[in-house]
Amino acid sequence: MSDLVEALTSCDREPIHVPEAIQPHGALLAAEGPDLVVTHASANLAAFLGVAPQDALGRRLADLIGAEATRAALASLGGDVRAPGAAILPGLPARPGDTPPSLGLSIHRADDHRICVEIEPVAETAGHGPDRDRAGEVMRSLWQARSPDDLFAMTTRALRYLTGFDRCMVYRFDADGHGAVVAEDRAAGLESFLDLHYPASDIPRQARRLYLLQRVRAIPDAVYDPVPLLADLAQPPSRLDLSFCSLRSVSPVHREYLRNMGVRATIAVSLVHDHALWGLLVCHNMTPRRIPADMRALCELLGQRLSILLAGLEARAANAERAVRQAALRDIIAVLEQDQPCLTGMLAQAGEALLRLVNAGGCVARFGGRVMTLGHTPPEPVALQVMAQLRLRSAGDVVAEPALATSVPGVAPFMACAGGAMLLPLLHGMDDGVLWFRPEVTTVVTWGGDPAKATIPDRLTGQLSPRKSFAIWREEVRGRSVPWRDLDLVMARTLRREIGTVLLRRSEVELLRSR
Ligand code: BLA
Repeated sequence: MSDLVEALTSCDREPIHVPEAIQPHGALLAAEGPDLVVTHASANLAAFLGVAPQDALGRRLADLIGAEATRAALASLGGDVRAPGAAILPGLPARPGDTPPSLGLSIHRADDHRICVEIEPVAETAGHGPDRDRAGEVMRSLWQARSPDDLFAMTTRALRYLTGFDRCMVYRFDADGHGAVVAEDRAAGLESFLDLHYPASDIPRQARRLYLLQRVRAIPDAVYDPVPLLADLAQPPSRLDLSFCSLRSVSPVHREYLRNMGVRATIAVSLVHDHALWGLLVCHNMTPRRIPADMRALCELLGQRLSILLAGLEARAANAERAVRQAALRDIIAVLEQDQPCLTGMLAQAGEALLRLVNAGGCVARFGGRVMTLGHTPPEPVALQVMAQLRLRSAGDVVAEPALATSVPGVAPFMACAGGAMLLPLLHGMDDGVLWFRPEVTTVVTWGGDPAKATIPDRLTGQLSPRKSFAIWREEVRGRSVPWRDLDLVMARTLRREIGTVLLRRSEVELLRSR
């Protein structure tokens, strides 16, 4: 099997950073060494620089793009241009005396010894770019967002204003790599993708890894013939890393995907927070559309601002949630400090604070042979069976299970109160513990196409194609509670420390009394 065929039988394996081809709306040169000798040239070079690619190979870069641009290229070798966002030096004249410049150059380091020069026409882009004053105003307005949903909606409106694209979306990844459109602004007459979910294979792992480094991508027309890169045969063969090239040719599978969706032009911006890709801004146009460098830069800025503002809003919401939980903890401690003889009695007295502590609907606690029950729980024998089962998995620490019936089948008739459970074991090796329940929540996940048919293998070659149909496919998810979060586990462990303190104090008192 050839490299590419093998890659296309697994979405994750296609080496998308070395396609050995570019998109046709620009041309590319790669050069190396102190003299910057050209090692690679795109087959369409003559249409841009008037020099055939074969004639460019082996020549000095300065002979092709002029001394001034080459000096800038050399300067770009000094800095760490592989750092995200630092790769592009836009707007240099391509030919001496070319005023205003008709070609824009972007220069960045491709690897340890080579630079990439990307050449794009600038004249044609005039009038397509956003109005800078209005752009600043639109960006600043995002500060007024009061919630993540508000922020997402404002961002898609801003993005459509800045790009003029037909459909602009915020796409958010889930922990398992699948994702959903959480906001959308679209032209009248287009179908909506809002709230639709898409499987992880639609944006495979290596693409997500690349997008963490290279943060804005543009496809002015997804229907194109890739332009091959020609290499200098005098040099040892090596594939040019196009990770940071805005002209990088896009995976054929993804181009087919866009065709199947009826989309001709796209912009995609990585949304990064804490070194993780949490989402993408995705813009669609139904017809080909130029995407000038300043528009790409503005989109990237918008993506950065969105990530920063979202982090702030989420931190504020998390603080408010923590305050509610801390108040519940204080209420429980007030009861524990009364030092009654029976721990389960004290927990029963803490009542709904014990539920508020971890946002549960019911609780069963067992200590020293006594059992207490609060809120909505399955019958006591079933609850104790759950306790025993989760205890087996606990190794002394908190265990959270959002799909309880999968590990304790006996709980199935009681899903209305016990879709999920969390156990806090109290004494290692014994059956004591606090067990919280959450009710089952039935959710309908709406997928953009049947997720079970996300990839279609060719019967003979095994090569994968994307699905043809994006028709809505509804999946009812049952048998799960609202998932337990880190904060729930942390609060449970804090309660254990407080109970430990009470028990210690009590055993000290008893010791003193017995003297
Ligand atoms: C890339 N797939 C992508 C990208 C998106 C999607 C947004 C990134 C494109 C970019 O950054 O320019 C998917 N597009 C979507 C989704 C929506 C959308 C979910 O508009 C929802 C509204 N794709 C498949 C299958 C494979 C696959 C089966 O469906 C593999 C066999 C691969 N998708 C694939 C690859 C890329 C991709 C390889 C990387 C493209 C590239 O950067 O070269």
